[in-house]
Amino acid sequence: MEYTQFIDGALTTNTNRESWVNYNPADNNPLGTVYQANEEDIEAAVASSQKAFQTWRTKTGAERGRVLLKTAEILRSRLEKIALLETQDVGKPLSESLAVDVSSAADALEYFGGMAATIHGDFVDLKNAFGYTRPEPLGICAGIGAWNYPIQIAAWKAAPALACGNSMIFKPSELTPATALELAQAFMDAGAPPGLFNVVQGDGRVGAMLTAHPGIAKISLTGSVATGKKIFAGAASQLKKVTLELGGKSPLIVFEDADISNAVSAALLANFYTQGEVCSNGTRVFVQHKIYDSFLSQLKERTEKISVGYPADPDTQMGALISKAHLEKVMGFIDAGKAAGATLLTGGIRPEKDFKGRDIRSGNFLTPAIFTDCEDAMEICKEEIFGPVLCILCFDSEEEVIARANDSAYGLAAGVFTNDIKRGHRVIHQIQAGTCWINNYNITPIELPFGGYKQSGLGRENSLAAIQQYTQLKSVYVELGNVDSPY
Ligand code: TXE
Repeated sequence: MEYTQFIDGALTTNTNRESWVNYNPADNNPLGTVYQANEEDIEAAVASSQKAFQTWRTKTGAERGRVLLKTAEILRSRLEKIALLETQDVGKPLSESLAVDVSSAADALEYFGGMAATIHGDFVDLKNAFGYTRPEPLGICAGIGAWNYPIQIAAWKAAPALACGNSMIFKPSELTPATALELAQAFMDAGAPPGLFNVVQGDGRVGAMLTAHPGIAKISLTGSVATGKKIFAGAASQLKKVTLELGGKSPLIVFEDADISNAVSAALLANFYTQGEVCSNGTRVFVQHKIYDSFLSQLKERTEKISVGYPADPDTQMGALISKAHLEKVMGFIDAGKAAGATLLTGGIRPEKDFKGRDIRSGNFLTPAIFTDCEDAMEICKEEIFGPVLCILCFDSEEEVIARANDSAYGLAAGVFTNDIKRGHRVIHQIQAGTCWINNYNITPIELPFGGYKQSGLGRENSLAAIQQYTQLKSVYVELGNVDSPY
């Protein structure tokens, strides 16, 4: 398989480019060759996106919406194919990519496709005059994706951008080049003008070229805090708009009156979905003293039942980490946790066989890990590990846990489990995080804004809030009388 650029409605055939091999995390066998976009490709993508923008911006919202809705329908009809590509690229269980990744992308296209015709400005009555506002598109927007949710990220960025009348150039992560190309083809098949959604492949150098390009009006990144800061700095010279969806070290707080079984279910969801490679994960699980032992025993028992194995097996519940390098990074955190005095209660080892007895030594597998005897200052409790590593912390009072939960440079997400309705809201209102749950975790409906406080990001994705991120407001004053001039 060859992963090239998708520019002006078709895959490029010029493979005379820097390239590398894309590996399947499940066995580290090659999946194909990825061709890094060069300057010529970027210029071609910008020219084609500019052309598409000129026609797309003149369409009515309803016309744009129809293309988005058709794209969603096409994605759903290609669910099995795209889900398998995602699983091969990312290493996540097929059961997840079938149930979540592709449908979440389609949900975004349906939501913003349905909304496109309703995007409108305001009317303001003035003395002998009136004013109105027009939400106008920005132009070409660049989307830069991470490797954990490739098609979801591409659609979460493309759907609001295109609904608002922009065109988009999308760069997937260099580790997951496949499904953005599927999305690009789906847009074409749905009747989008060529160039409305172009894809360029490559690493951070291509991301930096997009950030610096004067023809691109906005950058939306999903990635690490370090990359977010580079993009923010790179965009500053042209005061380019940015949306940054970055990492986290989010708290999940379980009070003693919580339904323990539900809280354990949420802690598992908050840590082990997609091998723990989820930005909003609740990796600091604070449990109130009185229920600590029973919570922990249920958590351990259910964690040890998670079936780790070949991602493409429909029965697998946890697949392989994205790359050997990332596996080593996660193992490094586990070693650091042990060295700092935390107790590895279960997991955190590289299994030789999967849950069906197959040899999985060649893949990037790791069993789900739980650390106890953690302290807030330990590296494993402060840094984003981005792997299946859960840290349990014990607390006594509400006041104490709020202070400890907020003691982080991040602020992406948070969860609270309690059956006391007043406490649930009271606590969540004091937590410094942009995306919060009471009595659940990691549920991200397209209807709700998603994004972070503090160093976890800027701006919001999804919901009505995303419209502001992809439009600029023009105010128009209309005089109905004479010009009142002192001259
Ligand atoms: O992220 P990067 P990586 C976190 C997680 C993970 C770590 C590193 O902790 O372990 O980040 O992952 C592009 N200008 N998250 O290395 O490097 C890059 O090519 C413009 C959290 O994958 O931030 C890729 O497309 N673009 C996160 C994208 O940025 C640049 C999900 C993200 O890559 C660039 C993924 C530059 N200078 C990782 N440098 C989340 N929020 O969910 C790189 N890129």
